Amino acid sequence: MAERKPGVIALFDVDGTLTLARKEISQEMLQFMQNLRKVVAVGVVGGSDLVKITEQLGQSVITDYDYVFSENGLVAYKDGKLIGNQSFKEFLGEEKLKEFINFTLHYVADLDIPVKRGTFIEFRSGMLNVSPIGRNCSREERDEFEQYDKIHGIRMKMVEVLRNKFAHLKLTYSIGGQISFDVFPQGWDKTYCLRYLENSFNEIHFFGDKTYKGGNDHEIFESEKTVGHTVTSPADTLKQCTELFFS
Ligand code: M1P
Repeated sequence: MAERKPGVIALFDVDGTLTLARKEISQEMLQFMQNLRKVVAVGVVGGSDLVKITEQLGQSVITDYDYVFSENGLVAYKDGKLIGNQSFKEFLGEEKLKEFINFTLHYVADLDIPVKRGTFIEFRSGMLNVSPIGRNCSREERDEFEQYDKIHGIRMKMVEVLRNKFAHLKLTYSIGGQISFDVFPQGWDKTYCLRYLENSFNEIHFFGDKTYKGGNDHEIFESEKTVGHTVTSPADTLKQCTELFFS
């Protein structure tokens, strides 16, 4: 680690940036990240919880990177140790949370879509994850829902209804994956993780694929605290990082 450039960190989104959507990281990318760590500090920030990030990036993920931010950094790890854990439940309070969950489940029950499975709401530490088809659908059903949703806008319509109904709760709705959307308080997007970095790094390079307005990488990409890089695939991430850090 002796040749590491001080004050610089490369921070990566997961789905579409380090891996294909909900797929495992390739050996090539894993090796590249290890090599990159010799040059600069490296972190990952995903919307998913740590269980899913571990499925994708490997069992040793929290020690493979300098920082791992799951749930946008609402649950944060540095050098393998937990350094932060925000509670959505405490933020909202039991009553409001129940009202939100009840309404959402009624909405899903009334939805007429081709396939429904189980786990329509996943309760996480810093957010709720809502899936109209249900999180325990198969890989094939997941891909089919994504296509169906592109045509019928099921998630977009649902988000609009929730946004209007619960405007007073000041929540953010983020469609970052294939079958679900995340719900968390305003400001608890991926910029949340920057509070753990801004005192130690004066150059924070962020790489993400959904950097467009409405995408879940947009706020951190646009932040004046980061140098934002839009990538189109894991292969593009490799290419851009090679040019930036190894040439
Ligand atoms: O990382 C992007 C998203 O990945 C998953 O989305 P989906 O299951 O819909 O493909 C979820 O873990 C979601 O929370 C996350 O934002």
